[in-house]
Amino acid sequence: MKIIAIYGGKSAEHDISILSTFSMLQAVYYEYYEVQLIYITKAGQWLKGALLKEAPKSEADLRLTPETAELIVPSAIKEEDSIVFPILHGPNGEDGTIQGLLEILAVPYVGAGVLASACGMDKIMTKYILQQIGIPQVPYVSVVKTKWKDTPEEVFGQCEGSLVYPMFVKPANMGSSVGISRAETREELQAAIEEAFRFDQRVVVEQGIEAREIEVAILGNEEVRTTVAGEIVKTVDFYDYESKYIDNTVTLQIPAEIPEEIHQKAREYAKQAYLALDGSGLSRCDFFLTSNNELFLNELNTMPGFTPFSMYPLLWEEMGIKYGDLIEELLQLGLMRFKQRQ
Ligand code: ADP
Ligand code: MG
Ligand code: MG
Ligand code: K
Repeated sequence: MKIIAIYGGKSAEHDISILSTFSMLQAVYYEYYEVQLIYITKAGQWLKGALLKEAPKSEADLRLTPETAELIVPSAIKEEDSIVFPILHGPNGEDGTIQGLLEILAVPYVGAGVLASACGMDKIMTKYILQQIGIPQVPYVSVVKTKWKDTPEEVFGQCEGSLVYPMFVKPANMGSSVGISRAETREELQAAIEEAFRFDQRVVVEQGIEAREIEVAILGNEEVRTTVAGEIVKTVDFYDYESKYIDNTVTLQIPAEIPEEIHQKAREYAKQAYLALDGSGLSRCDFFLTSNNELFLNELNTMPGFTPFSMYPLLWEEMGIKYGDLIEELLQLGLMRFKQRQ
């Protein structure tokens, strides 16, 4: 069977995607699979590379160029007896767009479908769903661009009426902390909203809280398995893009040192949210935990980071599933979902 690895992409998480893919390719069971590389450049070109029969030697082997690889149209990826592993993070990859293409082409693929991907990527949609099923989340105000342009005073009034400073302002559709800022005053709020609108037509303003950040990994289709929670231990109070990927100012504590009942509660919320979003394959569910043990669900990420140092595979390792077996499970779940939907 062939695994079609689609990676790279136009999003800010291009390099993370390459790292995750390189790790995944080290762990594939090559006695059963060949791997077709499909690299999406930062400019959005699709390049078809070599057919791998063994793990690539270096990450550089994944950075294809039009000189080393064939330029293709996205619809040309389909092959007999294959499954797509889309390791793409953020817009145009994790948001249901690629998944829609794969549905149309009728190829099996790893991970969440269109609905879960789109809802998981959209912070406002996620909030509506969580609200509906009664899972606690931080208070928020959502803002659409036209309203902000026409009546900014009303937006300030709404935010200051229901939230207190500091507030967190985020584009609805993004990831990796891109476009997110913390605001302590009205002036900062204004700048933060302007900044977030550079990335999206809709923005969410959230109550800023002081909290630990804990995460639960999810695996499965109808039958959902969850892990114990792990903690992102920060030395900064905002887990931004730099601290996530550049400065290494975070360490992972697995399992998180929190009361057993909080582990249980986080797992239960993660599972409920996953089912409500129509999750399949995998997700990482992220929470805030305050000093008085109040738990708020922050977001679900349907294609979490996948390097050997990432929370998602490390949580499964803690549960006794090795990285290679995890990849195999994800492929099997993708094939199963495809068969059921035929
Ligand atoms: P992303 O999808 O980009 O990861 P998040 O909602 O997870 O967006 O926000 C990124 C980071 O910003 C979080 O991991 C956390 O460190 C900080 N943050 C986000 N929202 C809040 C909030 N309401 N209160 C405090 N910190 C927050
Ligand atoms: Mg996210
Ligand atoms: Mg996050
Ligand atoms: K998300």
